[in-house]
Amino acid sequence: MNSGHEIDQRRARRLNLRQDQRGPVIYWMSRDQRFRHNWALLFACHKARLLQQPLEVVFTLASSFLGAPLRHYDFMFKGLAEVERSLRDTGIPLIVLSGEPDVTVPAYAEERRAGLVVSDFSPLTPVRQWKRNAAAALSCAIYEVDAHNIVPVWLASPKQEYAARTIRPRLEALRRSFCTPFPQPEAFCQPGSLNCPPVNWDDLLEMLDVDRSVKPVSGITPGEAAAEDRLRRFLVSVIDRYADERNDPNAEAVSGLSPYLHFGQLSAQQAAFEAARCETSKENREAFIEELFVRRELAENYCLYNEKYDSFDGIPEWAKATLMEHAADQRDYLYTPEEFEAAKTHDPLWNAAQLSLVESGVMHGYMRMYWAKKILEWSQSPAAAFDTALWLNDRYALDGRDPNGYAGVAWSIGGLHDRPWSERPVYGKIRYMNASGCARKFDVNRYIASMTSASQATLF
Ligand code: FO1
Repeated sequence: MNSGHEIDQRRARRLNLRQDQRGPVIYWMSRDQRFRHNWALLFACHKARLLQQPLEVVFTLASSFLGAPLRHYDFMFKGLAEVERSLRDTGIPLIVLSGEPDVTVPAYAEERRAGLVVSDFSPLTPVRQWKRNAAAALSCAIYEVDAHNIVPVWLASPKQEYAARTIRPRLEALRRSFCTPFPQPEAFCQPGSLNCPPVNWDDLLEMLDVDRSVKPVSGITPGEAAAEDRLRRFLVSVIDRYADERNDPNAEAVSGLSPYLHFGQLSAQQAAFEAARCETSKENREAFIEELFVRRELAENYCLYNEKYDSFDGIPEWAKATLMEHAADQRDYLYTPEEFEAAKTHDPLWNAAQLSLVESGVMHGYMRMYWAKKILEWSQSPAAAFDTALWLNDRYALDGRDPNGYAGVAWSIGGLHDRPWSERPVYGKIRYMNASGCARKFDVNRYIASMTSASQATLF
């Protein structure tokens, strides 16, 4: 029974076979960049209390994380500055290490004679390589805690799942025992040595060698407090329209939480916990939980068990076969990645979706499907389309470089987690979407007008 002071040990797994030693506990924060509702931080606090050792948090700054431009580091640093303040108020230092994490973390642990290292979980290849190398180099124990999901991904399923319908029963069976309230970090933390000065985030941002042409966005306030505020506002005054209007880009009936979830500035478990208790219909609640819990963990499952998650080669065999059968079909329109990026296609609806991505860093979920499928329809080859969609999504979307994004592109273009539909040119049996289908669902002219005026507003 979770007495509020125990942590479910199933959330953690060992990454090497070394034992805990006497020495400071280091939480290597990467994915879950928040103070509250963070099982990796709580696990580290718990270990620090057991060992009667100080706790330190380390963030490893990788200057070219999968090619992320300035927009993402700006959002991330503002969130990290807030985490640093919350940690400092609890007597826990946050140290930033620049360089390759699989070198800097073992070196720092050695210098501090760390007793053990705790890391949070990401299924992405570069992060898993960092961990594998660090685990081998460390002379102390290192644990990995899935603080990003409600049910730890490796517990939900031991293999890649076919679709939401196959993973859902596995997740539902475990949800009750994992969707629990969080203890307060303060109750756990053994204050560390606070002799380190605050981080100068502005200087760090100035010195970063990143693509500065993708500017920070203004419409979304970064950080843990803003994320919780956005969740509260969604649960109080938007979720009532969610089931009916979530596919209407004009209705603004979506949560807007994905940038916060991506950077770990909000806990999906806390969001699900609060959604389960908010005043709304069962239909709205279940529709939101389906996106937040089932769809997100299905994407994590895909990235953990399919090492080609970011490539055309990773899509299901039936989809690859049908797309290759139609690879030589006549394309009514053909655009280069740069023409797509500049929103210079013949289709004003597609251009509006691309403009919203470039200008605001977000694109409505329903439009993302249409947007990616048209890239398939108007690209030289399905593989080129896959790369173009990922490139644009990761370059402009605040929640880019995320399992949801990889699974979303693979669903739209490669039939992942979907099934064959009636065959047609270029798509083969991949599910088809078109503008008239959108027009049956929402007012496309209003969407186009709102996006183009917004972008013109920022252009002049
Ligand atoms: N994680 C880090 O540990 N260090 C970084 O410097 C870093 C930069 C970064 C930039 C853009 C972005 O979208 C993610 C970034 N992340 C970084 C990773 C992020 O925290 C998540 O771990 C993954 O994106 C999702 O698994």
